[in-house]
Amino acid sequence: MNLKSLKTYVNMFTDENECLRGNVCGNGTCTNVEGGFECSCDEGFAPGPMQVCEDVNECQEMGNQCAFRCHNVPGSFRCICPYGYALAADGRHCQDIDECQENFGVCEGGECVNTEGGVICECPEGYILSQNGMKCIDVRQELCYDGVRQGKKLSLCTFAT
Ligand SMILES: [Ca+2]
Ligand SMILES: [Ca+2]
Repeated sequence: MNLKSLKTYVNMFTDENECLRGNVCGNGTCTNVEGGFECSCDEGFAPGPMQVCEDVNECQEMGNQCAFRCHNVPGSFRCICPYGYALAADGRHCQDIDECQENFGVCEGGECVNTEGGVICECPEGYILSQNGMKCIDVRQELCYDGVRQGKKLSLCTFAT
């Protein structure tokens, strides 16, 4: 028996298999080595001071990952967009949501105008914008009914007669 095989032979009895202690690597795979253990970390994780695989904070460590805001999550990260914007296919940039296309019936009674980061409802004359700005309310009707009731003939009410 040479020295190397003797060493291996001794280690078989002295080396503890730390991998059997439980989840010593965290988010990784444990490999027992002579006198210790090694962790092969899952994607998005890196060995910390105790060898344990810890989440990589991509938002801090990898610079500007996102066009707007970065949100670190275990094993990965997510980009977040401001209100009125949706995440682009690349997962990093933000693109305006075309509310006129996406919300059926938005700006009822008026005209929907998509804007960068928002939406505007343009109401025709005689209509007022609802409180949430997403609908045009016909105020002529009420006016005309009142007008008719009071025996007045309002020029703008011709549509109702
Ligand atoms: Ca992460
Ligand atoms: Ca928009």
